[in-house]
Amino acid sequence: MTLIKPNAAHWGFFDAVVRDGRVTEVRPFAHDPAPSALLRSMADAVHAPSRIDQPYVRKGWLRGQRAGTPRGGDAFIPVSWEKATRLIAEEAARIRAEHGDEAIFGGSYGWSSAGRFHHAKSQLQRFLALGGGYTTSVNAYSYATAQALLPHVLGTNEVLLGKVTSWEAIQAHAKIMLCFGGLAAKNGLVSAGGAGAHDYIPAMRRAVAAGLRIVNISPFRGDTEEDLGADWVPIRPGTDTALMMAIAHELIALGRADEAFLATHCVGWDRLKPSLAGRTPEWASAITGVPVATIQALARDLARLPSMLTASWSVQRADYGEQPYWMLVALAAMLGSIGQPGQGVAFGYGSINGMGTSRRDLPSPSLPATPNKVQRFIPVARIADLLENPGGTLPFNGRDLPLPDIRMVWWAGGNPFHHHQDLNRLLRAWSKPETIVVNEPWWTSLARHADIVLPATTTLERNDLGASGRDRFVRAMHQCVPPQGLARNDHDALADVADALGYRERFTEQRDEMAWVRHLYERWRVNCTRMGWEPPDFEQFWSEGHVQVPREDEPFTQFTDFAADPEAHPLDTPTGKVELWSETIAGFALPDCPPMPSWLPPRESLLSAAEDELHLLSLQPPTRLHGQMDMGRVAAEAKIQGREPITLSTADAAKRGLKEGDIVRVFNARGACLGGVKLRDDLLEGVALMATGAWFDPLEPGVPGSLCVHGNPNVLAPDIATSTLTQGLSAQSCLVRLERWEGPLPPVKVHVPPPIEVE
Ligand SMILES: Nc1nc2c(c(=O)[nH]1)N[C@H]1C(S)=C(S)[C@@H](COP(=O)(O)OP(=O)(O)OC[C@H]3O[C@@H](n4cnc5c(=O)[nH]c(N)nc54)[C@H](O)[C@@H]3O)O[C@H]1N2
Ligand SMILES: Nc1nc2c(c(=O)[nH]1)N[C@H]1C(S)=C(S)[C@@H](COP(=O)(O)OP(=O)(O)OC[C@H]3O[C@@H](n4cnc5c(=O)[nH]c(N)nc54)[C@H](O)[C@@H]3O)O[C@H]1N2
Ligand SMILES: [Mo]
Repeated sequence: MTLIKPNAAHWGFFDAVVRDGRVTEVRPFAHDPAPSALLRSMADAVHAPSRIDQPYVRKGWLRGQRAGTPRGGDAFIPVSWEKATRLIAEEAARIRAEHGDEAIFGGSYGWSSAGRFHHAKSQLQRFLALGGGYTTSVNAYSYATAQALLPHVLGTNEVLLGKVTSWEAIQAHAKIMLCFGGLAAKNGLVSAGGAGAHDYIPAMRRAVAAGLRIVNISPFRGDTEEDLGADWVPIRPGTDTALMMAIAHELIALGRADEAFLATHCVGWDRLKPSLAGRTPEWASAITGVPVATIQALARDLARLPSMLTASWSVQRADYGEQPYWMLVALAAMLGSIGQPGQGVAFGYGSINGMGTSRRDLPSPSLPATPNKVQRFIPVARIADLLENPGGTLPFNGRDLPLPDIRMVWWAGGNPFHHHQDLNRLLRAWSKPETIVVNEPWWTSLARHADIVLPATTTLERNDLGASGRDRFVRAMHQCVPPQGLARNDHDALADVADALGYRERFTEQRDEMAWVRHLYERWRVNCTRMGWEPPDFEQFWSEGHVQVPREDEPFTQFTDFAADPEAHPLDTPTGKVELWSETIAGFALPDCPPMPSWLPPRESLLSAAEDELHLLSLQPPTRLHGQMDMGRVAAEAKIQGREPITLSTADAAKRGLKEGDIVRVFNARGACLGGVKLRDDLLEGVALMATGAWFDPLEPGVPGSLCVHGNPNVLAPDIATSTLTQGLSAQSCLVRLERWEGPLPPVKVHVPPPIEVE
């Protein structure tokens, strides 16, 4: 029998074709103007050999080898759900009693899957909050630096996360768009919660057709689609601030700094302006590699054309990542473009689907957050510091955060062995807790480094709602196939542990899956209705499979009220103005984040590289979402002899005698991995590109420093904070060396289960 069922993933809504209890194919959502090719991997993933078929416990853990023992090298012992539930409940209760609620780390960062009820992290955090609380994390790997910085500068994160100036407005008014880090098409494949409409590429195409000139300022020409006809300004990674400063220098020379706007809408110009005196195009050219004439031409174009300025999120995931973002705001302020129709500055137009594509300002359905009575947290990328330094403190945004002694870690819906930098450091720190619990559908590198592994269903095995605040559609997600193996929904697994601990009813609120889905939909429907738009009732939604949220009537520009009258509509900064100098940050007296935009040379970059070193950028993968779907055919087809591709310029390959298809060992003092060589002649010499997401596969599991045979660049990237203001990640500031791999190729073993022993 063949069934067609609606469902959703972060990379698109789809209809699953189900034959005899198996998903055989998924078909793109009919209303999606540009569906993502990643959908081709979905049927592979649901029935993959790497699915976790039942609960497991690490052998060493069962034998009492807990805190201080390496993880990742042991066999796993299959156990029943009853036993796994009892072990976890007893362990959680013991740790809370002996070490306090703050000894449980439940930050559980990660993208999880699209459905909003079964959102694994939200489920886990609700469960932990109702059980007494937990230490958590704040901000996102995506833009942690900007999230902490921008409120000081603009009083808001709306330019990063919120409703940014729309493509329609840019199309109508801007003539030039400077894109630091480009507008990479691959990044538009996803929206968190589901991409019903991939509006991203069509929106930029329309703007270009209407006369917008796009300037791709990036080491890689491929960061804009060829048909956008963008100008390419190759730049050394980590040097964008210097280029921005030289453009600012030229604007002053041209008499095009908007002194009136700077006086009425900003503070700190009197300090920033003199600091730009020596920031000439010649100075910047030596740092950035951008010719003097190009810098002068960019300044002249900005002086005469209405402009939008943007930087990709990657630009701030680098050493001193605060500086390019702050300086880009300063540049927009100098142009007086902030709040002018279709102009100004915003971040991430090239980073995710839905930035600047229009939908009405309405809420999105989600599981409401449950208050957490433990007040302890870390900035998200400081997980290794937390585990290494119990009882210590961590400077963050002007405070000293106390670091609790973490005895238990619980992760559901994220993967630190994907997302964290310097995995060999993480692996050492990961031996500190007594117990690590992981809920996962697949034997990812995280599940392999856990003590107790709970097999989770995938979205295709349950009912849910798919929705993203950046998308025009809400999706009814219908269960397509029964749970695979003994997998269970995270919610049900947690409800049983809550039961063992005496709070099942508070956790479930006595609703089953469909009652929750209906409840979340109804809450959303009421909220939307209050805001002037009424979605259909649940029955209609569920049978039609989706709801369309109306588009905005008018092109939208941010900060128009502030631009028109800064006294009546001040920003939420201490001065109410754009802070080009921050008294607050000055008060923190930080060695690594001055109180105004400044040029700080990155700790690792081509400026300090040895002759044979390359700057490695670890990009978002075109063939999957982070580590998700790495087992699928789209990722597999792009690999080279099963290894993650590393893209080199033809010049760099020639220097090293390498050709397309060669396998190389990529290494630095932090670690080493294999990669398969790909060549491009539109990549800046000295730069190498490697996507994140190939599952970490150490030659000797559990042994720090072991070669990752698959190609995970996080064995190479540094785990160093951008600054003590923001504590963001600086993954992009990474130097490596290469050598051809001559020996026999070790097999990639990470896509099948780890060793399992039956006791
Ligand atoms: N070097 C380097 N590192 C980076 C970056 C970089 O640019 N360079 N980028 C960073 C960024 S921006 C991000 S956002 C992070 C992403 O890091 P993560 O969000 O942690 O990566 P994912 O692979 O998406 O992890 C989600 C996990 O949830 C699991 N999952 C899916 N559905 C379910 C479910 O229903 N239940 C449960 N329990 N689990 C489920 C998936 O199998 C997957 O393992 O990586 C960061 N790391
Ligand atoms: N297909 C796919 N799309 C995704 C994701 C995914 O995993 N897969 N992940 C999503 C997530 S969670 C996020 S946060 C976003 C991230 O979105 P981004 O951070 O924008 O994505 P990246 O691919 O890391 O970087 C974009 C480009 O920036 C350029 N770049 C890197 N460093 C520098 C620099 O120092 N200067 C300049 N000028 N350019 C530089 C690189 O050439 C790179 O191609 O992507 C989202 N989109
Ligand atoms: Mo991200």
